[in-house]
Amino acid sequence: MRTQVVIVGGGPSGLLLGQLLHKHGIETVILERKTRDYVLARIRAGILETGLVNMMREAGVAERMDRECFVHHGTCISYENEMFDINFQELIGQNVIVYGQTEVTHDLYDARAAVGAKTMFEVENVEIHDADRDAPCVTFHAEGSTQRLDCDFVAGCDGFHGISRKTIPETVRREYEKVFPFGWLGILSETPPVHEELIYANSTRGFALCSMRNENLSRYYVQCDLSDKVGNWSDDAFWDELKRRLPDAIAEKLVTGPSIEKSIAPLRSFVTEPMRWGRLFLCGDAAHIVPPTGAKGLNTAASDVHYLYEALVQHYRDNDSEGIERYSERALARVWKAERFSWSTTNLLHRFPDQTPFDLKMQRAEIESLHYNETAQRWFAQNYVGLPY
Ligand code: RFL
Ligand code: PHB
Repeated sequence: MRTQVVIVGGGPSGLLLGQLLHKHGIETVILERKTRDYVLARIRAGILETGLVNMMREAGVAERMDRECFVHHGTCISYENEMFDINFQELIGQNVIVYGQTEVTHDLYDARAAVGAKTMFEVENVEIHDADRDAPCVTFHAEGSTQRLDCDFVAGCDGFHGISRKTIPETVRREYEKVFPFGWLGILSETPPVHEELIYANSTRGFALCSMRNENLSRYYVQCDLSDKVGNWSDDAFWDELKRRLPDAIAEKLVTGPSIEKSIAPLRSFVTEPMRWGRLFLCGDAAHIVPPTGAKGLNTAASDVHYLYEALVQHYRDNDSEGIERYSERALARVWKAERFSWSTTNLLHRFPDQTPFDLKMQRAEIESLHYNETAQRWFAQNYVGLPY
């Protein structure tokens, strides 16, 4: 078998890249380790930046998103009983939308099937060969046999635990990592959101987040210990803890109900450099992870897709390799800015086990400066809605 671009991983990065390349007549095959249903059952991101929204439109997959999404003009931050709004619309004339990653992925799978582009599921033992030569290929096990796909390029869109990153030799690869000493316990419940905007809450008991998917589907998180297990948390225990971390006026309004999903995610900052090795490109979580506090993971994956898609179109259409040569540098310049925002919002809003009384005073002073200083709010707003590509 032969194709132009093999995409390893059928998450949002791989699917969006595939759809955009298809628009330009570039053929792709997506190799996905899991089943479509498994990928679609993962509950992840909820906030989309304008850059990602525009790419969904460019890929021709925005119809349902434009119809069903919720536009958010700002976000709220609380500390104990204080709460303030950072109004993106007033500060910088931009906004974000609420539309779940599950829905984005769903729409992209439907669009891919509609154009007849090839996706192979339950593919095992994917290996990338000769990425540093002129003629790479990918071997894998699927449908009962070992298969081989020859190609021009490989896009490693296989997430943090994928194989693409590890294909780059250790002598070339440099990794930067910070593991935070806590996780987020999240639940999804068929209840109306407690507030019209998201609330990021700093409290003496730890961080909490009130998010949503639609008018009767809420997503809530509380900071928890890394050693914690989902089984330790009954729904009642979760709701009680969440209420304790929110301002009284919000806690009183909270509508509780049975959880329909409950999971714990560890928090990590991670970047690998470079993001290109010969004809292999890393894209999305395969190359970098952010703690979810700034809602940047999926959105940063989308900016990688933007640079990679432009580079490949430039190569095939204009016979110009400038975009390919500069992919890693361009993508990483934006990645590090998203890393900084995610790291700083995580530091601002969480309780750390080793925080001294002085550290707590500094954290409080920083939140108050965000509360009362318009320049600080503008910086936050620009980063939250997404820096330009
Ligand atoms: P994914 O989504 O991990 O997809 C990778 C795909 O590759 C497959 N795969 C393989 N396929 C073939 N062979 C192999 N060897 C393979 N190994 C893996 C996997 O099965 C999978 O289908 O990476 P991608 O596409 O780069 O997308 C990244 C996003 O999923 C991620 O950044 C976001 O979900 C992060 N994130 C958030 N991002 C935001 O922008 N806004 C948010 O509000 C937000 N909230 C979140 C989040 C992530 C969370 N968790 C659970 C980590 C909230 C949470 C709780
Ligand atoms: C979510 O809705 O899952 C969500 C929203 C904002 C974040 C992280 C997660 O910063």
